[in-house]
Amino acid sequence: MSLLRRIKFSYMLYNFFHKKELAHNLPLYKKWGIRKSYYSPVSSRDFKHLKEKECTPDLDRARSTRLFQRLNAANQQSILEFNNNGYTILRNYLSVDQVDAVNKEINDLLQSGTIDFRYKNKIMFAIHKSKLLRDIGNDSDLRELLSCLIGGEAALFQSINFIQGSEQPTHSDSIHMTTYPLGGLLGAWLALEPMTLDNGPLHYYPGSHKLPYYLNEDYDNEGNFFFTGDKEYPEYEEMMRKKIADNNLEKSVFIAEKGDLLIWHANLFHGGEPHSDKSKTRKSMVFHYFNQDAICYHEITQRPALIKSV
Ligand SMILES: O=C(O)CCC(=O)C(=O)O
Repeated sequence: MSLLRRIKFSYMLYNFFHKKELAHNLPLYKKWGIRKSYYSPVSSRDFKHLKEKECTPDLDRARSTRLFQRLNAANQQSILEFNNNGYTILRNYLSVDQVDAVNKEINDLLQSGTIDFRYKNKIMFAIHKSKLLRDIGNDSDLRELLSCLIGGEAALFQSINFIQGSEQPTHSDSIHMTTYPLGGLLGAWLALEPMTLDNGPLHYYPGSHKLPYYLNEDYDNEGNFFFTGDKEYPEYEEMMRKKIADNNLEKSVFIAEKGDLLIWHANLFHGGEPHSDKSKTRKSMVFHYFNQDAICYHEITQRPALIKSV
């Protein structure tokens, strides 16, 4: 990464003008005895002296949630296996009509220029522009279940829509959206059309969430007082490839039907398969939630996460 983009002070200056989106961390810093301002850099190094703590899913409580009660036996079983697998699959979570409404909404928002692609193929934060999408991510029955899986209060903070496959190499979300205590994040990935082996489906490694959280320290990217680490992102990806090989992890591919939902643990290794048949689209939507009792930050850039209530 260029030296200019690694200067921590410039991030602090940016943060200084975003108090509203960062002040939620102040009581949490106090709770854990961390002396910081809302605009200060933060990374896993700041929590090293504390006991390693993790958010713990409460599957007993999950059984009594409204959503669990109305699911079929296979979907219920998948929730009960969350701790072991690191993911849950809810088939037919949305009806075909609901998914059609989502696709129409995305199409209309793109046509009107209300939303657009960033980072090549991502539509970021469409939930800020659409009540329909926001209501799906914020559904109270879904959030009640997610709160059990995240071991706290789950709050929606981000959405990403894809029309083409992400083709993103395998990663754990915990390098991008890290928390203290660890594990305070969930992804909920919704298929907006059928997934096939050639339209870039989601892949994941069952059980990989039980491995350590691989953070800056693990690929020598901690940086110093003035600068963030000097490693490029492909060096993180290379480390992940090595961890997959060293641990003999086996990949699964989510061959989903329209409306199927996969919920992943903060540390589940996952990514996007190659999208080899470009005549097909790969429409999907992913929501990210964090545990409101956890400090949420971006490990690589050492920035506290700006949280805008949705
Ligand atoms: O949709 C995909 O292909 C991958 C999405 C992903 O990795 C993420 O949102 O963290």
